[in-house]
Formats: sequence, structure tokens, C-alpha cells
Amino acid sequence: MAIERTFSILKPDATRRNLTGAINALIEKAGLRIVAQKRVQITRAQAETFYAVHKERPFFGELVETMIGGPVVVQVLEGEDAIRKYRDVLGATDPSKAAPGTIRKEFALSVGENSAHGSDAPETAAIEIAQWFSGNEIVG
Ligand code: IDP
Repeated sequence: MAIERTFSILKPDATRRNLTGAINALIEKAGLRIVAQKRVQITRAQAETFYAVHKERPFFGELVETMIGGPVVVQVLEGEDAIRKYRDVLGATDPSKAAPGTIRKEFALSVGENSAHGSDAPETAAIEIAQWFSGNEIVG
């Protein structure tokens, strides 16, 4: 299996509750390396662009408000099979359905405030990484 990179966001509910380190511990325990990381306040326009795929969904407005409700930590994670591996570490979108030991089971408050995002495919990972990091900010 090839070494991949995936994009991660530690969402406002996580930064608000000071969970950055606890979530990073689960990421690193899974064998993923944090090769880029920064704390940012997302603008409304950035949130709408990032989640454009969901713009017709009934929860889109709530999703955008949630993502701009406080600082986030954007990250690039690197490792073998990183995209699938991080999705496994995240757990199901709905924390009540997430497996024990996953980020969302351990930390998420609700579907809307589910603590972290991870890319779902190589194409989206590449787009999302490029949206938030320049090449020289990623140090593998
Ligand atoms: P994912 O983050 O597990 O890939 P997606 O289906 O891509 O899940 O949805 C993106 C984000 O939108 C979720 O992480 C969640 O925060 C939010 N979301 C999804 N479904 C709902 C919903 O029914 N109500 C509120 N927020 C939702």
C-alpha cells in the first residue's frame, strides 16, 4: 500500500473544548504523521467553498455556521493508506454510530459537531490540501 496524504480539520467544537492534543494523540497512535498543521479562523466564503458538494442539503446552513463558529486546526496527515486509515480513526459521521476508540465516538457532541473532518478520496484530498496549504508548508 502506498504512502498517501490526507486532509484533516479539527472542528470548532474540538478546539473550543481544548481537544487538539487528545485528537492528535489518536491520529499519531494510528500511525499517521502530522506533516502540516495550523490553527485558522475559516471565513464564511471558505466554508461554503469547502462544503460546496453539500450546498443543496438541508443541513448546509447549519454546517457552515458550525465551521465558522470558532477556530479550527487544519492538518495534512501522511502514512500508509492514510485516507482510509484516517476515516477509520474518525469513525462514523453520526457519533452515536461510531465505533469505540474512534475520534467521533470519544469526543463528538452530535452529527453537526462531530469534532473532525477527513478527506474521503485521493482526488478530494489533493483539492483540500491545496486549498489550505502551500507546498513548502508541508514537511514530511
Ligand atoms: P463526513 O464528514 O463523515 O465525510 P459528510 O456526509 O461528508 O460526512 O458530511 C459532512 C459534514 O456535514 C459532517 O461531518 C457533519 O458535520 C455534517 N452533517 C452531515 N449530515 C448532517 C445532518 O444530518 N445534520 C447536521 N450536520 C450534518
